[in-house]
Amino acid sequence: MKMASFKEIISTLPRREGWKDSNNDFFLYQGFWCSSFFIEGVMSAQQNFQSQPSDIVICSAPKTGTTWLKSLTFAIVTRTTFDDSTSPLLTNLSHDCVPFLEVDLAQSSTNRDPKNPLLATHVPYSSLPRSIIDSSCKIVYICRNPKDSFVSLYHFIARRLVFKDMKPLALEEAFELYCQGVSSYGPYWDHVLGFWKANLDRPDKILFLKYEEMMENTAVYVKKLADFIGYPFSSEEIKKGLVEKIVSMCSFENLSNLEVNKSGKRREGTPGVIENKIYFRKGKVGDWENYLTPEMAARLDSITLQKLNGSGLTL
Ligand code: PAP
Repeated sequence: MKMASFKEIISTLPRREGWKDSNNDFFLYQGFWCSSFFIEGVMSAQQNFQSQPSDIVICSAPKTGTTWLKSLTFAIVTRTTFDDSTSPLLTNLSHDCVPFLEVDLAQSSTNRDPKNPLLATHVPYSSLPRSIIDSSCKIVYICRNPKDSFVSLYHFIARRLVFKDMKPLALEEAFELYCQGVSSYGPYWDHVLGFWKANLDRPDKILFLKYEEMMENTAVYVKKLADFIGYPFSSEEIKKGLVEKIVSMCSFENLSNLEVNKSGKRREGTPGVIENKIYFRKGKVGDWENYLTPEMAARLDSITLQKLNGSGLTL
């Protein structure tokens, strides 16, 4: 199908005002909200993307730890080529080390570095290209407490708008939309539940990670991640402290202080230009307490309880 037909289909979808990000409305496509730019990319990827068995697909809803998980996974798979003084992660934003399915790979699956098995997406499980679900490739998913995810998303969009000299949405307005499920690739809870259920059905295919648990003991999860994606650490590597080196190279403190992440820009020269530094704000668990009233927090908690009820998952 051609781009023009994608646009026609999108114009028939349910529509809501977005978070004023790039003045884009959201459309409801296959049960999730997104701007038309990303929906076109998803439609195209659904049609064209051919997964390889060696692929490792990093999946997440926005603002749940994507930047961190990309850097950890990239560091794991490239550790025999680079070390913590030569890694491309020291001179590139981790997003630029891992192609993004609905943007970079939407038109073609072959537009990739054959030595890099990683790709990333925010697409919900049930809307992933069929070949990702059917092939023997691995999926790694990260989720995060919805209160922190919301606060992180709010700041990200506000900082983007300020960068473009636009006025951000009020926190309360954005909160209302988020609670209604109207956020990029939302409803957030449906996104998490899709991958959670898929992980229960196919634990060998999908690794389900939580930001908070990874923050508590990153080394344990780095080993788990490496085992799962088929790049286990040898006992020699463990003895040499390689796991700890990767944890510290990919830490918020280290990445956020690199020149590229302080002053670099992504997609420069396009309307989607972004300052790399906005991917690094605080990197803390529980920062929501500084922004949400107790009533707002209670409301999000109650939605979360209700949505996850009976799933066995807590957030
Ligand atoms: P994305 O979905 O647009 O790629 P994502 O990386 O998922 O964004 O989310 C950004 C959050 O991860 C920010 O959280 P905060 O707003 O609560 O601070 C960012 O600070 C945090 N983050 C970025 N890099 C790291 C890291 N290396 N370790 C821990 N957290 C990180």
